[in-house]
Amino acid sequence: MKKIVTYLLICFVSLTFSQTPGLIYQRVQGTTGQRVLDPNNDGFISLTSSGFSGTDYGANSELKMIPLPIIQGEAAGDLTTGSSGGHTDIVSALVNGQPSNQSAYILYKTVDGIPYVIIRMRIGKASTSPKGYSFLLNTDGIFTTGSTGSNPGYDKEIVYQTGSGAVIAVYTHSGSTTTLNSQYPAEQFSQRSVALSTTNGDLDYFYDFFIPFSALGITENPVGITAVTVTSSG
Ligand SMILES: [Ca+2]
Ligand SMILES: [Ca+2]
Ligand SMILES: [Ca+2]
Repeated sequence: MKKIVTYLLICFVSLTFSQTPGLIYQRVQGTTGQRVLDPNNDGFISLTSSGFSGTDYGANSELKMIPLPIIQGEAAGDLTTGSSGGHTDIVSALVNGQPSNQSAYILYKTVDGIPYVIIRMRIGKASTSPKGYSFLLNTDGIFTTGSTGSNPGYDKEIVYQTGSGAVIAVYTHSGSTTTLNSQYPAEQFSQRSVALSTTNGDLDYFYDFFIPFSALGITENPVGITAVTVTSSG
C-alpha cells in the first residue's frame, strides 16, 4: 500500500508541475534559441520560475511581446475545420469576461548583433499532431499583389510547420506561385509553454517561434499581419 501511495503522490506532483502557467514544457535547443526565447534560461516565459499570476502578458512576461492590433478579441470556436478551443484555435485571454487583443504577438529583438522576429500564438489546446501556424504578411500595403483568388494581398508567410521534420518556413506568394525562401529547424527556433488563460474551460498554450528578420527581405513599413492556423502542415 505504501508503494502505491508514494507512486500516486509522485504522479500528482508531476502533473501539477507540468501545468504551471509560464512553464516551457518544450524548450528550444541551442544557445541562440535560448538567448532569444528564454533569456534567463530558467525554463519559464514568466518573469521568474514561480510562473504567471494575474496576467500572462505585458509586464508579467519575460519577453515584452507586442499584441497584434485587432478590431475585436480573437474568438474561440471560429474554425472552418477543427475542434472549438482545440490546438488549431487561436484564442484570446479574457478581460472582464470578454476576448481581449491578447492572442497573437510579435517582437523585434536583436541578439548578438542579429535582429530576429519572434512570434507568439495563444492556442486553445496543446497537441503533437502536424499542423501549421502562420503569420501572413502584406509587406507592400497593396491588396492586389501577392496571390490571386482568396488571398487578399499577403505576399509573405512565416509558418511553424509542426509534426515530423518540423520547421519554421518563410514563403513568398506571388500570383499563383508560392516560393520557399528559407526554413529553420523547429527544435532550434521554437518553444511551447503553458499560458495562464483557460479558454473553453481548460488551459491554453503559447507556441513561440522565431526567424532572422533578414529572412523576410522587408524594406518597407508598415506591414499588415494576420495570424492563422492551417489544418495540414504542408
Ligand atoms: Ca525565462
Ligand atoms: Ca479562434
Ligand atoms: Ca483552452
